[in-house]
Amino acid sequence: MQYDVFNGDADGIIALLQLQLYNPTNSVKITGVKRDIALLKRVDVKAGDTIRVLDISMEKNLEALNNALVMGADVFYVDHHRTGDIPKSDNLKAYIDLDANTCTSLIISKLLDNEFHLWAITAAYGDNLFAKADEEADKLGLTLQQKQQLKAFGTYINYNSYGNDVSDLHYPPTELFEMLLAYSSPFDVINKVDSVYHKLSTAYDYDMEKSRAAEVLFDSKVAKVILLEDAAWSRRVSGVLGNDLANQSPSKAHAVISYNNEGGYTVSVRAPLLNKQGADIVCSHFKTGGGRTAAAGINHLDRSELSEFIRVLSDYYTS
Ligand SMILES: [Mn+2]
Repeated sequence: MQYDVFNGDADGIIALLQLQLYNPTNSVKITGVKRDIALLKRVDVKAGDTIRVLDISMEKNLEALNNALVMGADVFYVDHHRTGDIPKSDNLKAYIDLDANTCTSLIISKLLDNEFHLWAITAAYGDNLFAKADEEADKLGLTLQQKQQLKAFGTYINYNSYGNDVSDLHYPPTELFEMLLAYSSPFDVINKVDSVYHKLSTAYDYDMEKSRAAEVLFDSKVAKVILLEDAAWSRRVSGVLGNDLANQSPSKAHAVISYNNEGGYTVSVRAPLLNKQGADIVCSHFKTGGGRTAAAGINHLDRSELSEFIRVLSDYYTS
């Protein structure tokens, strides 16, 4: 069996999209909402299976990875999140780059000689790597309008991945992937009336408009924390809103807090754009926290831990 295990966000979907456009193969798709990253353990591994793993932290999948390798599967692993100790095995091909200015789709694009680079640029925008995406777009001579379109598209696909579970999302990630697979260029989707690009655009504007009234829990020179109401739209905007705020105030760290199903909070942290480090350290301070230096999150923060979280965040970026 072949399995494609991928994050449900723009970077994960587009990483797989490039591989499947380049060389279409039948595979079982395993994915979920953005925060659902312990995905590899869902594969019922048999000897001889081929498993591609895209844009999910190896550290969070290490046990399942070791198990897959012991079972005799071939694993192709591409990512830019924390790895832990990478297993040594002839059956593992790992392409990991922890550079804060790259993403899984850009790593894949390089492996495919930039064959679908417009898609990779879309993913880079989706992962909030605006400067890097602009740089790659300029190499291709894209116009300002084209860059804005790809930025919007990446943002919409990324936005679609946030929720407590797939029922919060407008499109289940596998469905969105299948819809995009018909297009070798993102501009073909953008230029098509009524395409998924336009549907997501409308939904995004609607949700973001609601977020303008969110409660500010903390605001200082170094950090801002906001709390969203308990609703599906809040869970959908929680990540993109952090990016949006980060772009508005690039010297501040931002945390967007929303309610989860377990009676606590889900936290999304963005390091200051001008100092892209520490988001993972702040989040790793809490049991279910993790992520990248520039963007990280906590899946479950107890309500009693809220003030401690604000203190840790504020202290980290004050010193
Ligand atoms: Mn990514």
